Amino acid sequence: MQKKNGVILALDVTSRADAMRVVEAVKGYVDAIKINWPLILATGPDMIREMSLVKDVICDFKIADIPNTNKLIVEQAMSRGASAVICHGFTGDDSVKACVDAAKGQVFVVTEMSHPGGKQFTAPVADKLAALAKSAGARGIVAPATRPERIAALRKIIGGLEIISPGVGAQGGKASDAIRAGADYIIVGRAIYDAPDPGGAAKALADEVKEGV
Ligand code: O7E
Repeated sequence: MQKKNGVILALDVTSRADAMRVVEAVKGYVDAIKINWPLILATGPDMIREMSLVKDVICDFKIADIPNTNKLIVEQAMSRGASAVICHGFTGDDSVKACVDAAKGQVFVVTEMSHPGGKQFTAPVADKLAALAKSAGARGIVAPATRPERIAALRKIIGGLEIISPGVGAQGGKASDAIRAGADYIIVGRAIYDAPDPGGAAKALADEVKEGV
């Protein structure tokens, strides 16, 4: 994934037709497509390969298992054309390391989650999760656009690692605030795929990211 627009599309639609329609409209304004369980369960794992022919794909399976199972999941994702994967860090350094090894470093580790419940269990340990991402050799972390001050705090812990940031739009966060706080990319789903004009919505977000820099 090369940074051009600073926007990652969260493609949480549940049909192939919707996926194709949205991707066709936004592909000039996003740098990667994040695929999560809703689309995979609805259309099957070959969707990873299909999307990877259009854009870099980040497989967001929020992998959270023992090292061997993590490795097997990551291998399946990468062999279908994923460019990166997302894992949880609460499983410990050996489990995260297994993902990093299997993905050759192309791993983002979830820290503090963006929704209100993210404050309950993930926020208190987010600094440790960010430090773990760094020590395990991950590419970056996932940090909340709904709390830009936390992006800034986590940035201090990870140094030059990348920050990808969900929570813009439907969850109330603002793209420019997240970027100014230190995010490299925003992750956006509903504000793009539910918009009457997904292409226009994605372009407006890419413009806001540029202005926020
Ligand atoms: O709110 P939306 O529609 O813009 O979608 C946000 C996407 O980001 C959705 O796929 C959700 O699963 C994901 N996400 C969060 O919303 N909050 C988090 O804390 C973490 C993620 C996430 O994607 O984690 C991996 C990047």
